[in-house]
Amino acid sequence: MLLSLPRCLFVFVVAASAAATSLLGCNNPSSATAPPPAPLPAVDSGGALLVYVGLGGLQFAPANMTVDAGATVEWYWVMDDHSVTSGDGTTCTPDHRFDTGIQNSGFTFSLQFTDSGTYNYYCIEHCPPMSGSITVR
Ligand SMILES: [Cu+2]
Repeated sequence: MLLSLPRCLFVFVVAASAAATSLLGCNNPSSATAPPPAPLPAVDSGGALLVYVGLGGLQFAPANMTVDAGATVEWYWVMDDHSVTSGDGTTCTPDHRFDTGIQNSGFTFSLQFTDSGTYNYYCIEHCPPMSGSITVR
C-alpha cells in the first residue's frame, strides 16, 4: 500500500497549553523591552513529526521534511483557511494522493509514509507559493 489512510484528529491539549502559558515570561530579562516570540502551540502528536500549517504566514513550517520510511507526519493548523493537498506545488496541480480540503486552526491531519519517494503538497487557497514536500528515505 502506498499510503496508509489519513486519520484526522482533533487534538486540543488544554492542560498542556495552560501549563506552557504559565511558563511564558519566567526569568526572561529581555521581556521588558521586546515582545516574546509567539509560542508554538502544544500539540500531542503521539510521536508523529509535526508540520505547522500557516505558522509565520502563508507557509508550511518546515516546508520540506525528510523522514524515514514508516514515519508518521502530522500537520497542525495554526491559522484558518488552509489545505494540505498532494500534488505539484509549482503548478498547483493535485495528484489525488491526499487532500484535507480547507481547514481551520486546531485541525490536524496525520499520514504514515511507508514507501520511499518525494511527496509534494500545497495549499489550494494559497498556491503558489504555499507548498511543501515530504521526502521519505
Ligand atoms: Cu493556505
